[in-house]
Amino acid sequence: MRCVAHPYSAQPDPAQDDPRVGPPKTSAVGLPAVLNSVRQVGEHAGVRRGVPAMLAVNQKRGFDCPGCAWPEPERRHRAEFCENGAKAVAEEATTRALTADFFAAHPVAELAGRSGYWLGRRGRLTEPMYLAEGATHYEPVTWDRALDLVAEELRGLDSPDQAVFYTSGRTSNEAAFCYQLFARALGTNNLPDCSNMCHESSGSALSETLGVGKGSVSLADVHRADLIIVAGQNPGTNHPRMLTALERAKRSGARIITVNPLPEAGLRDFRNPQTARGLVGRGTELTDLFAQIRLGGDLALFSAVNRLLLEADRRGEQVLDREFVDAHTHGFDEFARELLSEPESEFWPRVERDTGLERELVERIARMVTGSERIVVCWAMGLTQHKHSVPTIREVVNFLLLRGNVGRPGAGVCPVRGHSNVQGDRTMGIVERPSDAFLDALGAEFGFEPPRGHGLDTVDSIRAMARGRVRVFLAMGGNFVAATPDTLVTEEAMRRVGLTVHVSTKLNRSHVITGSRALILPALARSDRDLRDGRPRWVTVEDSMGMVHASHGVLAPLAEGMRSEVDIILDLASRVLGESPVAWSELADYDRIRDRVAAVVPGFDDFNARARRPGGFTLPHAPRDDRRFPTATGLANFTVNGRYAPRVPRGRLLLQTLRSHDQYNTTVYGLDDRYRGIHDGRRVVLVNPEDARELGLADGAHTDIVSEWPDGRDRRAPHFRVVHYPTARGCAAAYFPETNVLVPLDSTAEVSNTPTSKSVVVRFEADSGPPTA
Ligand SMILES: Nc1nc2c(c(=O)[nH]1)N[C@H]1C(S)=C(S)[C@@H](COP(=O)(O)OP(=O)(O)OC[C@H]3O[C@@H](n4cnc5c(=O)[nH]c(N)nc54)[C@H](O)[C@@H]3O)O[C@H]1N2
Ligand SMILES: Nc1nc2c(c(=O)[nH]1)N[C@H]1C(S)=C(S)[C@@H](COP(=O)(O)OP(=O)(O)OC[C@H]3O[C@@H](n4cnc5c(=O)[nH]c(N)nc54)[C@H](O)[C@@H]3O)O[C@H]1N2
Ligand SMILES: [Mo]
Repeated sequence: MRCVAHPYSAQPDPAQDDPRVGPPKTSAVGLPAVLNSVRQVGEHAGVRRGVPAMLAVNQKRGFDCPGCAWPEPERRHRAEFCENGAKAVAEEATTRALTADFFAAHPVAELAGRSGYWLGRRGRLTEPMYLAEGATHYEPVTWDRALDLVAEELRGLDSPDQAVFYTSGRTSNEAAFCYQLFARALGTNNLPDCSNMCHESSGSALSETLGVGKGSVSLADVHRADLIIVAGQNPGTNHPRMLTALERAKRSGARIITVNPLPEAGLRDFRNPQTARGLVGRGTELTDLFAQIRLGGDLALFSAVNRLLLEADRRGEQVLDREFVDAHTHGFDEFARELLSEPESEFWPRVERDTGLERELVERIARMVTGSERIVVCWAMGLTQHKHSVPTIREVVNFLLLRGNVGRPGAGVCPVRGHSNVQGDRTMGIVERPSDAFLDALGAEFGFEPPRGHGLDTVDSIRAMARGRVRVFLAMGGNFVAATPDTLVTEEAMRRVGLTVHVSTKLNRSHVITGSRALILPALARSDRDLRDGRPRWVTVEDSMGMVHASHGVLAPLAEGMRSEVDIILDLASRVLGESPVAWSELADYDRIRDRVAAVVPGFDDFNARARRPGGFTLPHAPRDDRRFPTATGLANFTVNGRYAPRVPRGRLLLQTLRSHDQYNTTVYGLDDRYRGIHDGRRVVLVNPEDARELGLADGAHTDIVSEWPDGRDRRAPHFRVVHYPTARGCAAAYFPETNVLVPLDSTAEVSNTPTSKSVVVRFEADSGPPTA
């Protein structure tokens, strides 16, 4: 067995990573969050940039917050942002510029030994930089030369499939549309994106069962629901404005069930910073029932509740919406037969083992369900990043279908999306397996025949890189090597690429673990003013609930050298493909892009006019709007989802890799995770005290975490401080990206191929000391 130590950490210096641990908080947001927002913005952006930026975030004439994808309410608050939105804006609006001098002073080999935290704090990228073959340093390069280098390489490929076009979810609709058009005009569907690691499982499950791979609720539905189940999500940190919506629902009488291995502070006591009461008084108790589930136990839980509903129906109780089931669904009988087939004597012991919950609690949940008229289920990564995520989410759909909770006010599916425009990017065609209908429309509009074969998703891209089959890797934002699993494998794969090109705002790990040659192309961010011939341009985004609206950058760009993502794509495409059949240069007028989108993408008719309306417009959603289900059967599909739950051998725990309060994915803003009581360090592993006792892990001790996978190659993350923490039995938690090294590339979800970042079997071994670069 070969063990490899991981050279990378996100700390300024791993040896100084010395977490202080206090008790977890029981309330979230309130005054500390407001103070922290002000501090973050002041520190990075200063008052002259910071104040106007914060006043423009999420306002109808301002820009869309680059944080999460939670929608804005119709009536905006003056401060329509949260602490973590403030951090995201501060990160972009920083006054610190990264110039050629910096790269002259720091060889790439040195930067590769730096943490992501350190790299990110160097400031905004402002000039194109080139790393020539065999060179030790990045050097400044003109835009012309940089784009010619990429164009030459793309023109010289034996096949367009030797190129990979990655996207992270901050890219605007306009840039995303041009980007996928470019990839397809070149001849490839290799369009992996961050969704592949994120909500792909939701998209897969929802498309199959409901016919639309997106959420079916609006903000008003959340406000109107009388039962909201929040499963596998930590909104206090990752979608703080969602707490305001939950609070509003509660005020109107809704009850909330939280399903999570961790007691997350945000879902307990929420102190709304937009109200005086929330700032100084007591908050709102959000959660009525907390189901402290084992990692990966949600399939068992939802199927148990479903079985209780079916049993009640058999007893003659009116608990199912028979009219809905008969008129709008398919597969009910098989679903019911299968679910009721397991003998009672086996069923409950299995459910209790898989969920870690007692039967009485599951029965209480079922009673809350039958006592409710309008149910919304919200979820995020806790449901999507497991081997059986797609079956789990399909079972959530079964649950909602049973009582007709889809396609009526106050009810539906609510996958809460991550990146602020990740949903829009998909709508614009950033997808490696596009539908024929989309390709037909694209080809007809632009007069070319798009490629039909499936492209590479994120995991398959890494496999192709590892085999030396990728010659050009282009990334529209993101931090590919740090966000993807199996860090050592991925970094090795990246080094086998010929040319790696990153369109980015901030320096990150992916700029320093490169192909033979590399380019950094500095892009304008959401908050930056985007001028063309002195006139401002604006873009659009789509939020988690299918609302499309405009985003206007307000800040003067830090330097002249930065270009808009759209301009970079158009210039490159024109160099590679010429101006026919697509007249790329015309699209520099974004209205013209929107006209083309209107012709290609359903639901965007009259795009330019409707995007100009304050607040924008909502995309059609057949199940939500008229209970039409564009699935293979033409009906909403009940599905049979089996009985899988992760099994953990003795002496091992199941590890989830998650976000701290001070990070945005791979961007580490700070070293605290305030709500969980962790300060000044990130190399912590949260373990249930009883498990810790059994495993001999003292609180405060340091340990290596070693993951186990059938390939027999152990993956090791050294030197984590053990924190005794009230997580569910058998489960542990640690932050990503430090622990991505532990997630095997081949451990992915069925159907969606999403890495199983929330279920990694690990053991603990003697501390081998802080990682060295
Ligand atoms: N500030 C900030 N905001 C963000 C981000 C960020 O990094 N920072 N990232 C953005 C992105 S891209 C995304 S996708 C979202 C992510 O938003 P979340 O999904 O909330 O993010 P995670 O930190 O991965 O948290 C997963 C949650 O699910 C729980 N969980 C884990 N496994 C299970 C399980 O098996 N069952 C159940 N029921 N619960 C489980 C965890 O305990 C945790 O509470 O946030 C977005 N918003
Ligand atoms: N182990 C583990 N791994 C995970 C996850 C997990 O829960 N556990 N979560 C997964 C999820 S949900 C996601 S979404 C992925 C995220 O994967 P990515 O989206 O690839 O990663 P980010 O960290 O969001 O990317 C940050 C970088 O984007 C660039 N950037 C920021 N804003 C802009 C912009 O406006 N334009 C451009 N061009 N660039 C910009 C900056 O250079 C910044 O360094 O990570 C996944 N990885
Ligand atoms: Mo995400």
